[in-house]
Parts: sequence; structure tokens; C-alpha cells
Amino acid sequence: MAFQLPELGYAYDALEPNIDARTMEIHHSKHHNGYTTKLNGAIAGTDLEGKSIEDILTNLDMSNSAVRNNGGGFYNHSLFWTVMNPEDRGYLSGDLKDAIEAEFGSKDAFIEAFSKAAATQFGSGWAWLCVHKGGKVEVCSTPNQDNPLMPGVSCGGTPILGLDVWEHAYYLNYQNRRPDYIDAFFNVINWNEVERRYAAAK
Ligand code: MN3
Repeated sequence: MAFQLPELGYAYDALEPNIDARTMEIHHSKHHNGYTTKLNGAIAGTDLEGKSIEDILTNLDMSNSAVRNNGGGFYNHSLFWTVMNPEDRGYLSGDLKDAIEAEFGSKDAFIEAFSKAAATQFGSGWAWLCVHKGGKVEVCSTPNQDNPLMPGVSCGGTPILGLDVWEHAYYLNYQNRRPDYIDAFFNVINWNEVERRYAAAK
């Protein structure tokens, strides 16, 4: 069964004014669709065909650039759409709130650390909140379409919140103002989904 482009779960304009409809449409229907198609092409007829994306990335041969770039792109965007929600955002609470406060001191200090990771990732990449077995959380960033599941990247654990800082994610609306895009992201985070992912991964 080939990988399928997942539905967004909301309309392209649902995250406005924080993320504009045109950006969302191109990002999902062109960029994410492209990663999905190329991933399927890269694994067709190999022993990776039929494996889960988590299995593929966790055991990835990092010299396999087609699977690294497109498998990462498929997984990262699939996560990204779910951690944003125009209506049901919830709020930081429960065990995840406790873990974030234990690591960073406060929600605001976490936001500062995550925003810094996103702003200082040079060129294209992602900022992440990851959880390690036992529940400890970590903020980091990765270049291109790499992610924390892959072997030998700068951070580990399971990503539970990710922010795309490729220019294609914000340039139409924000041009070079990546920090404004990062601030806007915090207006649309679906904390219920992040917390669900935390509970499943810790
Ligand atoms: Mn992207």
C-alpha cells in the first residue's frame, strides 16, 4: 500500500490570518503531495515497501537521500497539519505541561526556546519538541527534511510538535519575517493533539 497524502482536516483558509490560504494550498497540494509521490517512487520495489514511515525513518540509511528527503518530507508535514487547528486548540495542561515546566521552567520559557530554535535554524528546516522515553522533553532543530526519528541527527526521541521553517511555509505572507511567522504559529497550535502525542510516545 503506497503512502497517501493525508487530508488537512480543515479548509485551506481556516488558519488565517496566521497562515494564509494560498500558502496552505500550495504547501499541502504541491509540496507535501510531491514528497509523498517521490517517497513512493523511491521505495517501490525495495525492501522498504510496505513498512511504516516511522520504521523507515528510524532505521534509515542516511546516505539514501531520496528516502531521507521525501520520507522526511512526508512524515514532517503529516505531523505539522495535525498540530494546528483553527477551532479546537485546547491549552497546555496535564502531564505535558508538567514536563515542559520541569525542563524549561515555564510555558513562556518553552515558547522562547522553541522560537529561538526555529529562528536560528539556518536555511531550510524544522523546529521540534521531542519526548524521550520516561517523558523528558527536548527542543531542537534539524536541517532540510531531517527529523528526530532519523539516526544521528542533532536530537532524538519522538517529535510531538514541529514547525516548518522552509521559506515555502511562510514567504507569500511574511516574506523575510520568519520571527513573525513563528509568533503566529503559537496562535494556532492544537495542544490537545500535542498532548495526545506526548502520552502515546513517553
Ligand atoms: Mn514544508
